Amino acid sequence: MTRTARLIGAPTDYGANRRGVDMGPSAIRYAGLAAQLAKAGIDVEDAGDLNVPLADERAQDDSVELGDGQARFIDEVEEVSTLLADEVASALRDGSTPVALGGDHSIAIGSVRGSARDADIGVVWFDAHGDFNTPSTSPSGNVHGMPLAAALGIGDFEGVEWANARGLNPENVVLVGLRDLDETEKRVIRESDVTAYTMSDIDERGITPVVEDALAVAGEDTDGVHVSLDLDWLDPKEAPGVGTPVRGGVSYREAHAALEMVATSGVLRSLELVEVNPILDQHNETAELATELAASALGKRIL
Ligand code: Z70
Ligand code: MN
Ligand code: MN
Ligand code: MN
Repeated sequence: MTRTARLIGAPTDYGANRRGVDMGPSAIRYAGLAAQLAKAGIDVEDAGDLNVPLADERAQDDSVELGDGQARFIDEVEEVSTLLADEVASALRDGSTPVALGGDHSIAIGSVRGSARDADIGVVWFDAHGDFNTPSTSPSGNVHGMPLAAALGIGDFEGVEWANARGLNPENVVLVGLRDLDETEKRVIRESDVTAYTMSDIDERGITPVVEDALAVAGEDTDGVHVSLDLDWLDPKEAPGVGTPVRGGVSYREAHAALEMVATSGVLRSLELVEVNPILDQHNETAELATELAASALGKRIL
């Protein structure tokens, strides 16, 4: 059966402190995502972009309390997350595979919640960062550093209905490629039941066994896996167009190998591509890379 991918643009920068990431969906479409997928034998539907007003028009009092901490633009993040969760859930109900295009990584609150609405899911999170801060632990107040904690209902996010992915079990959440964590964030990750693979694990064991383990852990006793790809997972030499580049990331080939394994595992339920910032990019190459990796994850075969 051929897979139908439904593209859903979420042009936000509310969760980041860099303008430009809100142009990610345009950059990724311009890089030819639909054509790439079609060429790979995947049917494509485009749901267009969610309605996301410019942050500049919302900027009065952008830092809002949540629990004991502060989170910038949290009301706007809630609005977008709610819209995106509905779109992701309805794509799945229609039998399509949602592909959310960010936008900063705060959109994952919506995509994970939507993917988990009618199913037990796991999550594989390819990222340099842990995205495990809460409003109380965050050094920046930027919600793109918080979406996993939000989905899991950790700390200030406990009981925050719109943010929590009901039924998402931390034992089915796996982070891959970590290399830039805040001190408190490290402690919260260690104390949680998620599985975390750092760049050191990839260096020691190689990308293939690490991703194989990640997919097995995320997929165990679930109906499928949400794959969240932050383009800053890759080395900045491969993906310069991101807001928070961190040296020492995975290579072009390691990234392709990982996402090809996502396809062959057969567990992919929903996908997202985030943190592409065309203003910081070189000739849209990061957006192009995002389209290639999406094609790999959705089942493109070389031969
Ligand atoms: C830092 C924070 C971050 C990107 C997440 C950085 C967070 N840990 N940056 N994704 N691109 O502010 O919470
Ligand atoms: Mn991230
Ligand atoms: Mn990141
Ligand atoms: Mn379970």
